[in-house]
Amino acid sequence: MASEQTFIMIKPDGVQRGLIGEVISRFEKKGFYLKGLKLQNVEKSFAEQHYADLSSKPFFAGLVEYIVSGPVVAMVWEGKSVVSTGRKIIGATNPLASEPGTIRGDFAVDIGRNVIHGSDSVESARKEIALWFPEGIAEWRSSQHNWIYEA
Ligand code: IDP
Ligand code: MG
Repeated sequence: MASEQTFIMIKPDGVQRGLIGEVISRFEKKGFYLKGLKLQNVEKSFAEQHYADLSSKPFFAGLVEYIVSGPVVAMVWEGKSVVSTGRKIIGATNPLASEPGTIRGDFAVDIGRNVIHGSDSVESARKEIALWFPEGIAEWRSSQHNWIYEA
C-alpha cells in the first residue's frame, strides 16, 4: 500500500462540545488508521507556528486565540489518499458552505468555530506531523487490512 498520512486536529470547540468520539469514529469507520493521538493545550507561539502560512491574514490573531482557548486533540491518520479524502470528510472551511454529511456541515456554523483542522496537502501534512509529533508515531496495521484495501 502506498501509505499516506495526514494531520487532523479537533479544535477547542470540538473538544468542549463532546465531538472527539464522533470525529474519530468517522475516520476509523472509513478505513483509515489512527497512528498518533494526544490531547493537549498549546502555547500561543506553537499555534502561530502551526498557522504560520496565514500570519498576514486579518483573522490570524483571532485564530490563534481560538486554538489556545482550550485543549485540542492532535492526531495522525494513515491510509490511501487520506489527505484529500480527509478534507472531504471535514468539509469546506466555511461550515455554512460545507455539505451535510461532512463534519463541519453537520456540526458547525461559523468559520471561526469550525471544529476541526486537516492538512491541505501531503507536504503540509509532513510538516504538521513533524511539528506536532516530534516524538514519532505508532507503527501498526489492522488485522482487517485486506478487508479494506485490495492490496
Ligand atoms: P482550512 O482549515 O479549511 O484549511 P484555512 O484557510 O487553512 O482553512 O484557515 C485555517 C482556519 O482559519 C480555518 O479553519 C478557520 O478556523 C480560520 N479561518 C479561515 N478563514 C477565516 C475567516 O475569514 N475568518 C475567521 N476565521 C477564518
Ligand atoms: Mg488550512
